[in-house]
Amino acid sequence: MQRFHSLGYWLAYKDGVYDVSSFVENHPGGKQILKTAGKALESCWKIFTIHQIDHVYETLEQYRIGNLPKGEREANEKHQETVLDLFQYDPERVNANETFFIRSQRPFNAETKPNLLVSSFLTSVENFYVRNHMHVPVVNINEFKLEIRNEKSSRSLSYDDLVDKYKSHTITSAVQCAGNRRAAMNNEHQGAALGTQWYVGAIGNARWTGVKLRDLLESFGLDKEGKHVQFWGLDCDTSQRCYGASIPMEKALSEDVLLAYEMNGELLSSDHGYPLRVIVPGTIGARSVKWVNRIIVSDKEADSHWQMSDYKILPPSIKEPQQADFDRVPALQESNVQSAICSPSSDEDGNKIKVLSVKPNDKDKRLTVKGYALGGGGRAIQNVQISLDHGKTWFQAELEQLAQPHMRAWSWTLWTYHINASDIPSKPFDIVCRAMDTHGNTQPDTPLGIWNVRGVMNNAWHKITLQIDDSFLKKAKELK
Ligand SMILES: Nc1nc2c(c(=O)[nH]1)N[C@H]1C(S)=C(S)[C@@H](COP(=O)(O)O)O[C@H]1N2
Ligand SMILES: [Mo]
Repeated sequence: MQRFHSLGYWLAYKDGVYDVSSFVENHPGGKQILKTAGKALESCWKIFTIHQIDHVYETLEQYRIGNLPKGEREANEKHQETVLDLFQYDPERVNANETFFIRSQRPFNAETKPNLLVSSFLTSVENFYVRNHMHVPVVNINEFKLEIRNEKSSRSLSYDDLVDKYKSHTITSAVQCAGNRRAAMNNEHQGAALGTQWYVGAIGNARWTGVKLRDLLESFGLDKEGKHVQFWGLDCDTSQRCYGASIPMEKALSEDVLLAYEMNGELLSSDHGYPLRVIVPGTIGARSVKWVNRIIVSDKEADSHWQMSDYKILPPSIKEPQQADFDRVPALQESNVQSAICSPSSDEDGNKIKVLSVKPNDKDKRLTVKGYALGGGGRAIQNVQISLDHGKTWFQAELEQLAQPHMRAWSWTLWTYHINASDIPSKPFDIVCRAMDTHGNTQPDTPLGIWNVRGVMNNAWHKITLQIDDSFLKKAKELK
């Protein structure tokens, strides 16, 4: 990193020179950006390919202060070839294009296609969405140590110690990214919701087995020591800044927060946190730290970018994260009540489909609609409803759900509703769903009132537009 004292932070991209001093504090990727100061951006963006989208170029252009001479530009291009490739140990992802809408390769961000979401109550490891902020770290299990500490003392456990010495506990829990359904938050009045443009698939439901965080903290006498429990992962950049997040001590000591080593009865896969990850059920995915190797009990929250300057609901007056005073906004913890329609759907990216052509079932001439619902914070789903007239009248869907203890409903609910073909208009029509939890919380009708520039926690009614297939209409006419 190079600091140009009186000038601030400059960097180069292609033929441009940019002064990004005023952007540094609010870069969505935190201080990472400083690594490029005095250098060419290409090398960094080659690793963090998530930047290669239009709004980033547009943002950067606002900071252009001049142009590079031709020779310098060629030197830049040479330099990029020698950068350390942090992603070289990312796993091979077989059939990823069939399973996911891939939002970025490096870091790997991929959401499950909607029809696969509702194809089974438990999401298989292969079908489970992946949300990585950096590379996947390589772990030698024989050397792996879990460090547990507070300000005064530090202990560590081997993987075998953890698995053998503590009782195992299994829960069924959904994990959902707070950015799920962000794409639908983009709004012509309020502006873009910045970040990965997830449709409805940044969610999955699995069985997690591991050690209760509470047992671990108690065994070290750390359960009465601090206000927050911080989790840090092994995915660290070249300056040793690692992914980290924290949860309040009260949640950490609750029944079902896990240090999980198994997902659906198998060892964790590398994309989902092998060998060890945190599962904070009922809470946004960002707090379920993968590849966790440090647990810190503290009076302070984790000071990571993702706890401090992201995963917060900024006020609607903030149109660019650069303008935000993140310290005044609390870090998100519990998720809110959510539901989405997953079938009918197509293999095409849901964000791009305007009208989906559908055919009623051959057998019973009904159109079957399926989706998921999830109450946040352990609140159970009491109903899911469908409307074909934008919310004037509603029909009750059938629910598939687990019996779960009070306020520990961590699993999602799957739901089904059958529409009689005779009730389906021949013109394109909208279908919306909404869920209600057992506390009467329900979803807002549009994302307008909950818009925020980081596009988190969108739980507005999910709407898709359907057009009944021509061949069906023709057949129906012939029968008349
Ligand atoms: N170490 C680490 N943990 C992490 C992340 C990460 O990038 N690094 N991403 C978080 C986010 S934002 C989400 S939504 C979930 C995604 O978990 P999954 O990839 O297993 O679906 O992991 C969380 N834990
Ligand atoms: Mo996330």
